[in-house]
Amino acid sequence: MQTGIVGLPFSGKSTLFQTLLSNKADSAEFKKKHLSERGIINVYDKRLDRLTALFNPRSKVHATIEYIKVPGLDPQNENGLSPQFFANLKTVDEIILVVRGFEDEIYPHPSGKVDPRADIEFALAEFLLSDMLIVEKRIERLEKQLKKVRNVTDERELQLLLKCQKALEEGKALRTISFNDEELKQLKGYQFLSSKPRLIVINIDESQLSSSEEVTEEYRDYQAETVSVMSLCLKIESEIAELDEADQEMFLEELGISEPALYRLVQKSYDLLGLISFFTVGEDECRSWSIHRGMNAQQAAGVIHSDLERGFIRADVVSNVDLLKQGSLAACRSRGLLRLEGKDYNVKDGDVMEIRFNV
Ligand SMILES: Nc1nc2c(ncn2[C@@H]2O[C@H](COP(=O)(O)OP(=O)(O)OP(=O)(O)O)[C@@H](O)[C@H]2O)c(=O)[nH]1
Ligand SMILES: [Mg+2]
Repeated sequence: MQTGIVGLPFSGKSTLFQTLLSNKADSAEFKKKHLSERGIINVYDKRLDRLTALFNPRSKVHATIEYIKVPGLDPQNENGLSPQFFANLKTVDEIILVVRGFEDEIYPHPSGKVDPRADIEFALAEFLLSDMLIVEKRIERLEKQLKKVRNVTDERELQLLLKCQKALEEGKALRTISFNDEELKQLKGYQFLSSKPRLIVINIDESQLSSSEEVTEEYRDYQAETVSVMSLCLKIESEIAELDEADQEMFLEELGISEPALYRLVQKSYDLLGLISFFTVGEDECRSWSIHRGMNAQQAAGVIHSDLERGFIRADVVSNVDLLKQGSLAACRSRGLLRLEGKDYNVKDGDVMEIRFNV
């Protein structure tokens, strides 16, 4: 699963990327961070921290997410955005759009004025346009083909693309249009930008720090189309990330916040990807695993190891809340909170599981 970071020049893409990388999963790679345009990042999860405190295991392993920086969203490009930009963006599963809200004379805004709404409109219009061009080209080819030989498959695809075209011409993101399962499957191959989950991040000025909620509220009208909007000050976030743990706590307290806003960003992007976490616990290792929302216990077991999926018998399941409250698996068992679930059990976010299997 990949999340692409885009934004106009001097919007804060690199600041976001570097700050995210300070929580890089593979710390040996850390030194190379300035060379890299992609990085695998630990997903912050307080629940995992609490479970780790309870079990005191030899190792703690986070679920991870891959972020890549996709440069090239620049309204000043005379020939429009490059095909390479769109080609790179097509392969990501989710888009984070960093939008500049801060003033800084040394780094002038490319259009000369800080105007988040204008930048959002520009980016969203480019995404729609890119989809529209793909749709048009494909429709043209299908119509040509159908003139030669009629066939049901092409006919059906044409109908679907006409439906997309109509929506796009009305300025609607494909994400806001309802499609049935078969249509969705067919659409996947096109990797349309306006059908991907998108998170708009307004990079606010330090002076707006205490009114970040109000700023987010100003852009509420984008919520339906783009799925999510949040505002944070990346400059402050990057300063927080540079501190060691004790100083971090003090700084957060001074700012009057309980955790870095960056954590929320990571959680939100995780959420938008349709991912949830379950945990495995023990003295050896406490670990969070990512699965797609809706996966059953057997499929989730397969994320740990294919043997566990193949030889799946049952799963012992307890919510992390109950486990943390009771203090041990034995206590959960004796109070009937640890349940034995079969392969069809729909795994919930925050479940702690132990898989029984036989191969
Ligand atoms: N005042 C202020 N400055 C910021 C903030 N976020 C980023 N900057 C500064 O703005 C400048 C541009 O930020 P970058 O993260 O390099 O932006 P970018 O989008 O990667 O820019 P390009 O790669 O050049 O397109 C840097 O000097 C940052 O330190 C912020 O929230 N407030
Ligand atoms: Mg940069």
